[in-house]
Amino acid sequence: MNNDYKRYLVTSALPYANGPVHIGHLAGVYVPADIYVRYLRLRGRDVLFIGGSDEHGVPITIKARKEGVTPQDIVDKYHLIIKDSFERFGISFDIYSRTTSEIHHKTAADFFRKLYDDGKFIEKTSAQYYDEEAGQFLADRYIIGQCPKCGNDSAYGDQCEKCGSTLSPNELINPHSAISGSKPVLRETSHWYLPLDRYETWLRQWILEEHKEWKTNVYGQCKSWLDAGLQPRAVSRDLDWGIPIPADGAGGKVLYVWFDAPIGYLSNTIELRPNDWEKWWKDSDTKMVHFIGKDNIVFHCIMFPVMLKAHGGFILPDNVPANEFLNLQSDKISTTKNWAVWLHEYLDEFPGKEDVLRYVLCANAPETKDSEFTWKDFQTRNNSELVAIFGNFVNRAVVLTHKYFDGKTPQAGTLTAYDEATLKELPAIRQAMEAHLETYHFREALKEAMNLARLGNKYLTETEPWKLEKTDRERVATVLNISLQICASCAIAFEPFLPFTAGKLRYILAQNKADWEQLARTDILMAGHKLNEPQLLFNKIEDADIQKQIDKLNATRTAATDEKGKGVVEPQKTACRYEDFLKMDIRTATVLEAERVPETDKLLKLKIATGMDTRTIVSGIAGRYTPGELIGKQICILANLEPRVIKGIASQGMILMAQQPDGKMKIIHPEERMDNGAVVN
Ligand code: B3M
Ligand code: ZN
Repeated sequence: MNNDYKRYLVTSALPYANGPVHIGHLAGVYVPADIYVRYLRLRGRDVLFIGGSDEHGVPITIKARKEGVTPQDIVDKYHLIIKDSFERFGISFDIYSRTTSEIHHKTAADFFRKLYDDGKFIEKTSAQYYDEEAGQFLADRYIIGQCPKCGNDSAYGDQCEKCGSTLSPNELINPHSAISGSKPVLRETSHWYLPLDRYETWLRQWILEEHKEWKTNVYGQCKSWLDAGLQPRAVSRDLDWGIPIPADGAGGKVLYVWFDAPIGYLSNTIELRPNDWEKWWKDSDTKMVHFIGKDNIVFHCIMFPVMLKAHGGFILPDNVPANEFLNLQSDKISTTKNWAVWLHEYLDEFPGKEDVLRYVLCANAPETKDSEFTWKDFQTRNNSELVAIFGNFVNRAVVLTHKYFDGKTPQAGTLTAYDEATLKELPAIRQAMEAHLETYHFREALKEAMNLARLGNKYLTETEPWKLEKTDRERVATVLNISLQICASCAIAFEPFLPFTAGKLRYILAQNKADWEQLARTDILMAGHKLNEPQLLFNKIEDADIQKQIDKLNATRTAATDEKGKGVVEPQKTACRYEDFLKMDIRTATVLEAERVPETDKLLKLKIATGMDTRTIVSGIAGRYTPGELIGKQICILANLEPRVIKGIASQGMILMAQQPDGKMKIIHPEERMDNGAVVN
């Protein structure tokens, strides 16, 4: 364990801003990262905790296309949801920014340019699928065809979601474009590649020899990548969403999302600390740690370090404590199947119970192998651990102090052998916690914190001060003094894990701030120190609350399979109030004119007769309809959608479309022609 570092730069994977965050993300990345930084801060270390949204990449463009909006709309929406839910959950980022920020675009473009100027890339031309109708190259995800392994006819160019095989687009039988449906053709295109193979010897030395202390799952994955031999990796893409490549002849090309995203850690540091970011990234006495999930290991242990090395002047991560996956009620968490517990929903449905989820996710974290979240376990851990041990102990100690000593910390008298033995355990617990926290064993560290509460609870139960009040007041004073000191230690020990509860406990104990150096001391609260009124730290969770969640999940499962058991259906959204529905002004209307918005693939500018006026609506349906098909069509629009400016055009309303999860989309129109402006309800 090397504690000679002057400062800690802690990063956590930048979640894709194409959906909200779920418990799998939390258990894998954000809870452990937050525990680590809170612990470091408690110890007075200089820390920056860097987070942000990953707003580029193909999945975002696919989601945008599906919803008929722009990628910017998608990332604006989810960035806010994610940022807000992290904040409410107490993930204590020093900055949570985004990769669409100006500073990130500049930082990433400069980074590429430096490597380009230094001749670190190789340029290669290859044949890739091109959609002639849509006029663009197709990312692997945009090519759909039959899986050669299982026959599923909606496999993607990179993966078959039915049998799980990894594919490349040329393996698909009967490939077609997800954008226009047409058959793609092969066309030559050139890209820049980072020659990872040239760094193999260096990587072997750096990881396999110099970082044997990395977690076995991380070390093992790196070793198998290295043993298999590395290949040059393309760092550019033919796509219109991302950071334009700053080089001649790179029109229509952007940085590969996995090139720009990790640079986000750097840009966000620059954004946060414009004047002294360099020491965080360049001084060898900075310890950089990346918290990620196991699917990101290769990017953080191989690709990003190679980028940093090729650039020169930067430090490398000291550790990459990646976690495995968290399953949910015996199944893999799946965003597309809505098999997840979403953070923002949890926060709404369990107000004030942030720490219960933090506790369960840490106690059960997939640190060495995949683990599982079940609602039953959530309830048991709350009721029999948090309520019955920690909460019960604190409550008894504080209530008795109020009852017998007017809420003032009593003076301890002579200690018995049992008192001494109890107090002797405190420093051992602290030491064990430190050793575990410094080496990313957060489950074990939390167990030790719980042992502290358990120790106090047992101490109170065995000393039974409530029986002695009449006969031996001095003994009662001693027992309560010791109990309160253990409570005060709990308020420090739990701070990294359960910050809301620790704060509440400090309030009850009238302690201003937590300081790790006080942990395990027996004089944290001076005799006479007045406590605040007791309040419960935790409440029981009833069967009915848990059943509600289980039913909600099971409903998703039923919704997810249609009667043939093959297609996936979007699950029903949460209930909407009738008054909210009435706010939407939906009308019949007719398309008068339609034209493509220049320099975009998806957008059409439509002139619409609404019966009330003639207005412009910009819609992302160019991939589905040609302008000619639309003119004269009767449609339905959401007329009172707040006007938005899309590609410089003011759009007033939205065209209603029906859409299938496979991307098929059709316009909604009345059964027979009606007057424009008829109200739909
Ligand atoms: N957005 C992938 C993920 O969320 C990616 C992480 C980027 S970290 C630089 O799994
Ligand atoms: Zn398959």
